Amino acid sequence: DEHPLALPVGITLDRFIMQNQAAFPHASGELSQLLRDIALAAKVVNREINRAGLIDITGAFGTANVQGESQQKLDVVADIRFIRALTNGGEVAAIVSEERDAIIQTGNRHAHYVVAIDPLDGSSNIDVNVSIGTIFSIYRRVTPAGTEPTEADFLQGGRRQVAAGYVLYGSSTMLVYATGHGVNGFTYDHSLGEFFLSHALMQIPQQGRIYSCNEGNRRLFSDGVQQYLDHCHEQHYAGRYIGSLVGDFHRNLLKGGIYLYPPTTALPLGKLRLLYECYPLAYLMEQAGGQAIDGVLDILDIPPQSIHQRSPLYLGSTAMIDELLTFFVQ
Ligand code: AHM
Ligand code: MG
Repeated sequence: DEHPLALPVGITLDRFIMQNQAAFPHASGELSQLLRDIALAAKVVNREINRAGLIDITGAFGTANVQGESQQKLDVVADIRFIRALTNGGEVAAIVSEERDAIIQTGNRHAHYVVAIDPLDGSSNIDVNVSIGTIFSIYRRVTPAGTEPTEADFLQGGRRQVAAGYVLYGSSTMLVYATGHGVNGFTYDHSLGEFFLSHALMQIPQQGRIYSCNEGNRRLFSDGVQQYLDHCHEQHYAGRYIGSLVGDFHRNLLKGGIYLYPPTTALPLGKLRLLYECYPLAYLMEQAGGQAIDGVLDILDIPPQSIHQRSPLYLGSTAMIDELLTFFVQ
């Protein structure tokens, strides 16, 4: 059966967004415009990243972000670019960014959407020319249009996302997103300045042979996780870990695999952030036919409590997550 939104590979992102909107006659076009604004910011950030080595824009900025982690200059650049694009685009009333402690009010009080974003994830890879990414999550606000958005607009829960996606700045730059009707990937053509549909309706293989985990932390993991890692070794699964969540996610999505960021004794909720790392990737993973859990709950069912809260994250091929779970129940 042809998917209602199936479109030929090779069409531009703009056209794809336009045709999707046409498939929903009541759509106002605001979400479409918002997605275009994200794509525009992605192009700008992509340009900055590509120039980074040349114009010496990288390097520690000398400040720490709200979580006390060291911040690279490009993180700041990406943060500014995305906030500017979302503010000027007019469709976003407020933003939560990994780089900022508090909600950012865009001043677009009549806008209907809010966005949670990690503008440039994988910061330890920026200086070493390894893939990095942007992760975003979009909600329709719950506070009335015309008023100032509040944290409640962001603390709706993963199942209330209306769209989510990521940009991977890798050997090619890709934008991958879903609006609830499957996951589509677009590859950037630098010479034309356009994203083209290259991966339509992506589905993760049910079984994979890749596991992605920072095994340097192994002794800090629970017995169950350690035993699962032993199992991966016994099965001779390939260990693949970039340390850039978007890159590790994207590879496993295409090839099949499992990504693990378990709790450690030092970080009992793991490292990753629920709103702008775990929720959006879980949303994509479920739509691609995979699973995303925190060890107990589906990631999308975790009740949100604060905008920068952390969560353990295990996601990937269904059979591999099922297998992982057998090591937790003992
Ligand atoms: P960041 O937001 O500071 O870049 O941290 C998130 C990154 C993820 O991209 C990656 O999966 C993880 O941190 C790697 O952490 P670790 O170095 O502990 O393995
Ligand atoms: Mg991050």
